[in-house]
Amino acid sequence: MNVTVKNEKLNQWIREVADLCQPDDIYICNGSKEEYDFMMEKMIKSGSAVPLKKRPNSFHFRSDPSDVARVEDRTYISTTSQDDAGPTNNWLAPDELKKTMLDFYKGCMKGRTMYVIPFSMGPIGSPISKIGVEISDSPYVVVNMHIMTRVSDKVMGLLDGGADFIPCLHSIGAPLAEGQEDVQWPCAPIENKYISHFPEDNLIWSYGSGYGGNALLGKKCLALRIASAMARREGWMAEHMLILRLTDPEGKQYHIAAAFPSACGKTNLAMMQPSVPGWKCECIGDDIAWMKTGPDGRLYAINPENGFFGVAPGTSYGTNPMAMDSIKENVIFTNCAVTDDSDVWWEGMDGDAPAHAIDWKGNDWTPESGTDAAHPNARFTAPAAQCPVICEDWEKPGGVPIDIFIFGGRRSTLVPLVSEAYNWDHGVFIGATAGSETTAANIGSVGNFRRDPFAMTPFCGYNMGDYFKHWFDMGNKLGDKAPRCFYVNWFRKSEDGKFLWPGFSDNSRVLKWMCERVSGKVGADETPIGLVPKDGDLDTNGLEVSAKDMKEIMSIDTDGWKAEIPDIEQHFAKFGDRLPERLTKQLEEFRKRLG
Ligand code: SAT
Ligand code: MN
Repeated sequence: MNVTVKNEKLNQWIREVADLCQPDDIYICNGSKEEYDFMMEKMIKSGSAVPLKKRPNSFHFRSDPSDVARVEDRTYISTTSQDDAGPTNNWLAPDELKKTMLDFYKGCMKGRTMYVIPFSMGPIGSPISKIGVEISDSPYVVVNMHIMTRVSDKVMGLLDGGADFIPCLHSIGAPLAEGQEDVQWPCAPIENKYISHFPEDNLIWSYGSGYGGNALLGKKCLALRIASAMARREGWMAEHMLILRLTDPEGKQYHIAAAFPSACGKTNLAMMQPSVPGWKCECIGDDIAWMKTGPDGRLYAINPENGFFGVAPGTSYGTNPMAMDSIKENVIFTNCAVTDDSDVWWEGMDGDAPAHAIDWKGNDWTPESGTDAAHPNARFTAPAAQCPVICEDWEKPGGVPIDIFIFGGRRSTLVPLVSEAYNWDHGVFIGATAGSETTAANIGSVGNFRRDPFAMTPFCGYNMGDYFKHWFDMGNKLGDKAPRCFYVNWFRKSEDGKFLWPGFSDNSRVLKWMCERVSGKVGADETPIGLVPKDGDLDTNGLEVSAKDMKEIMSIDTDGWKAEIPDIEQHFAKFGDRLPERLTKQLEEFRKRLG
């Protein structure tokens, strides 16, 4: 071990894990540039990292084809009573799950180094931040954690001073026997992967996967699943939301937090450059918001992360120029294609496809291959500070005051471009019934409709019925200072299958309407599903959408909505007596409005 650890709980945990996992070596990380360079050097030598000549200090990795996304089927919320995990989570009893996993962990780091990564979620020292320590046998995890979280000596300093931490144990589950040669992306077979959370003791155990949210445990595991359970106990909120600041032409600022499922454009919206003249958008976070009430009774949000783990395919100067400018250097790419001139490429990038590349599986690829050059869930890991429109207050310890909540998902039919909730309770209803067509961010089928309340289905660390109740409790606490709630759908399609709305920078038109609602500048029309823009209030100046398409995007198909009711009833029935009365009441009112 390279450092003496003064925090007794940490010291003891390191010893226990080392005894169990039997690594060859233990290394305590300090987050320095030297450490990052050293790890990359090691991975270049072993052949797992490929340096990219076109992007300074940037590297490409290829994962095992079986290990390309989160594994929701293998993700567990392990509480004493199954009821506390609720109907949306996989559950195993803590004793049983720990016993199974302990068997897997036995000797699992043989032939490898065990890295101890002290990190802060949120600015170091912010009253909203939390400290975690990840133990991992993956050097790829170490370098990604350097970017995605705050790994630093300062965190170790706080720990030395006795600060508490959330233990996050991770192993790729691929020990090496004496003399055994390593593979490029070691991991365990799918049936041996476990992404386990023990919210009753603030503990995370992950085994068998090296990819994204399965392995970078500060992100979905700590900042959402464990944090959501802590937030409920402590009276705050941990949400799957981007955070942005919109400034109107008079200089008035609005802060928006928006919840969409994985791979539905959160990163694009967070960095959007408005097409409406005079409006400015700045990014605070693209995936997670931690929110607490401030001294003035309003809700303040911080981004607990330090980087972006963004979906690469589809990202271009057309769709997200600010992301493209964030990934010019100091970036880790995973599962993209690599071009002959040593750059990355993916489907949807600007310009022509390369005549030849090496695809994400390491095979020769040409446009004629008929396969994806980049995996649909290929990712870039980039420091948030590199985003040209990162807000100057993105690391403000007290956070920014939220004015607007947006919920949504991918719906090719039915759901109009935008609507506003009548009040907080209705807002919780539209959040709780949100649904989306599934994406490649999870291993499983793509394009199936599922209800994904508040985009939290895969990330809520407790019974979602109780989670709905927590939203009502927060509303009681916030009273008339509560953010206003809206629902959007950028993905509605025409009958011939074309997207009706251009999206991206034109989404600013929708955000502008929301701000004008908040400031009382515009009214709204009442419909069964909520309040919608009055004719002429949605700024369509210079927008290239026909009047007919505009009408279709905003149309409300009452019969179609009536047909949703049985599905919403079934969805609510899953929560049994944990479903708050107030949601049942909202469903009743919705039914009445539909007539
Ligand atoms: O792999 S992650 O869970 O971090 C990405 C996502 O699904 O949003
Ligand atoms: Mn996400």
